Amino acid sequence: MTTPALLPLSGRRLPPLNLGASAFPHHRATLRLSEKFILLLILSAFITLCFGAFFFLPDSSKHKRFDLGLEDVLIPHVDTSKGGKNLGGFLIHGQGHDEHRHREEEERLRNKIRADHEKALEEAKEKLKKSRDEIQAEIQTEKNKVVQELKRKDSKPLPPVPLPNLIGINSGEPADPDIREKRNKVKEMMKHAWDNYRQYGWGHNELKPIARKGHSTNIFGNSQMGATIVDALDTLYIMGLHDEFREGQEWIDKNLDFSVNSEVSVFEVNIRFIGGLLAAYYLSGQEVFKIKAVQLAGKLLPAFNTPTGIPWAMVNLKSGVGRNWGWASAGSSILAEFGTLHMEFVHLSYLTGDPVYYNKVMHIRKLLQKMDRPNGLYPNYLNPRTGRWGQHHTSVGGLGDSFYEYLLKAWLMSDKMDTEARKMYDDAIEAIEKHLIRKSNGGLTFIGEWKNGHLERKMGHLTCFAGGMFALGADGSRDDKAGHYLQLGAEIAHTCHESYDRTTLKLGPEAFKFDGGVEAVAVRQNEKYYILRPEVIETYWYMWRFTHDPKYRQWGWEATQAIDKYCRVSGGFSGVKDVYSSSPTYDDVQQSFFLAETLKYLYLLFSNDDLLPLDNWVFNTEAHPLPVLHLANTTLSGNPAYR
Ligand code: DMJ
Repeated sequence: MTTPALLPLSGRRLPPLNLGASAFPHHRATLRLSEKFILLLILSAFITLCFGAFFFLPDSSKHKRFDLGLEDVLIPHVDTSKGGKNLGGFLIHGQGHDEHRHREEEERLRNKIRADHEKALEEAKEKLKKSRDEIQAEIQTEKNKVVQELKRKDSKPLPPVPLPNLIGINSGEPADPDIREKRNKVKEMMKHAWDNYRQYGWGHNELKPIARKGHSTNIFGNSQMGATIVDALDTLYIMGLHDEFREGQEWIDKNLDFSVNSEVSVFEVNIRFIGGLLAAYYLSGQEVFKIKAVQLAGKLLPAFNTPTGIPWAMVNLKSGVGRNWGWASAGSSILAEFGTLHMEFVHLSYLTGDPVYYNKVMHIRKLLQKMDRPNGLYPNYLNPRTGRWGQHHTSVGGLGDSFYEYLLKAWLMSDKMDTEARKMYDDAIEAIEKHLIRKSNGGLTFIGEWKNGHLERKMGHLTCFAGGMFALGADGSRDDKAGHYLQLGAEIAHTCHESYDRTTLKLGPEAFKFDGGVEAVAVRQNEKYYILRPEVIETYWYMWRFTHDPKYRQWGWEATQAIDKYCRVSGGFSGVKDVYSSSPTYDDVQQSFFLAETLKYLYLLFSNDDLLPLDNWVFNTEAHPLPVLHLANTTLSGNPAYR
């Protein structure tokens, strides 16, 4: 799903008060020396007070405080071997005990207090003697030590776990020379996109191919996190672009740092970064990707600190403070965002042996299961404070899409053991079919949007992914309706192809209508753009894998040519603002998902099926392949989803 990244963000929350050392353990270690000095002075004053009190209070009062009417004396001690009773570190001795020993003990205590006091005063004097520069140097040394320590902890190797069956990491080279040529063309396009990003946008999140400089949106926060590098890695690997893959790996190893004061989208970071890193790890076996994925996941966890456990949409990677998009219904979290974490989080628990990730996503699922659903549909908005739905809008496109996708894929990824997820998927698509799927007058099947009891006869480019989802979920469907769902997938693929075919550029608009005599055509100017999105091609690829109908390769080739003709510029690839115009203007953004998804799906479309077979790999919503976790390999076998 894609969030309207350009919408203004309002309602920024102030960081909660009282964020003491326990809220930020790192800060405990980085207390500045000047603060330490003040503490030292307070401590020394306190010791002086105690010291005075000990000497000047009347003797009996020292004892009475602990007497509790038992006429016993409490002496600090931990040794119980002498018949005393240990009460939290204090031994209770009976009356008539050796007076001499008691005085000795008192004297020892006095000496100790005196010595501690003197030592504290000495230390304070020493500090006062130091110059400002010396103190600053000490602060710096201490800070460096803490940073080193954190780095050491962060890059600790994770406990080894058996790798799942990694089948089908091969060249997938097709025998047919015509198909090979098409595949090579896609690979050449990937090279063009990568090389230009390498040259003009390296380290930035994305590329502006016309301005030839870096680009970013608020989903990635304000730092350079190399989104394109991470998103593109597995595509490079699959295409055999190993030098480029190594360049990316090196950058990640040396530069990808998550301790930045940057507010990012939890969903986008999860699907692009964690998904991308995990896929790169499984494909290449390089530990660095796993380590980075786990580090990053740790930074996302504070987003789940809400009254309901439904995560905030955004989190500051440094402070852990979360909040929601200002435009989302009454402070709500978004279904397609908090509902698209499952695959990656299950893998994180699998790889680390730490159930924390798994528990977070299962908690979301349990909460959703308990809620009433209007007409059996899941609304797009859920308030993380109250646990109540926001506006009753339902969509299989933006704001809803990948939630449904992840229910199906959770089941597939668990080697079909997670039947709870499959049931939720089946229930959801039954309601969707009943309320949202219709046939146009011209016979095109489309998926509309549900808005407060009314069906809007409009379909988004994002919704086109559902053709592939229906085909992928056909096998194992309720009442053995496999044929029905494969057919539904084919109909959606056909409709989405029409949305491309009815434009001047043969590229699909962002949204198209089935209303007032219009069929599969965008009406509003602000819905006529194409931003290098993958969903239609994704559906062609799934349909190809399940049917081998050559029309899907044909349609994929049409899209490849159109992208190359209208979106290619000398500095990379750009989105276009109007697919109905013969002289389109560019939006000047090379989206990271173009390399992660669009080009990957095209490449797979022209490859043999034994490259990443769907029985062994499940693609996350950003097209990052994650292996199926067969029961024998999973450390989560005690969890309900795997029973
Ligand atoms: C991608 O980031 C993912 O496919 C997401 O699920 C939806 N939007 C974009 C591509 O259009």
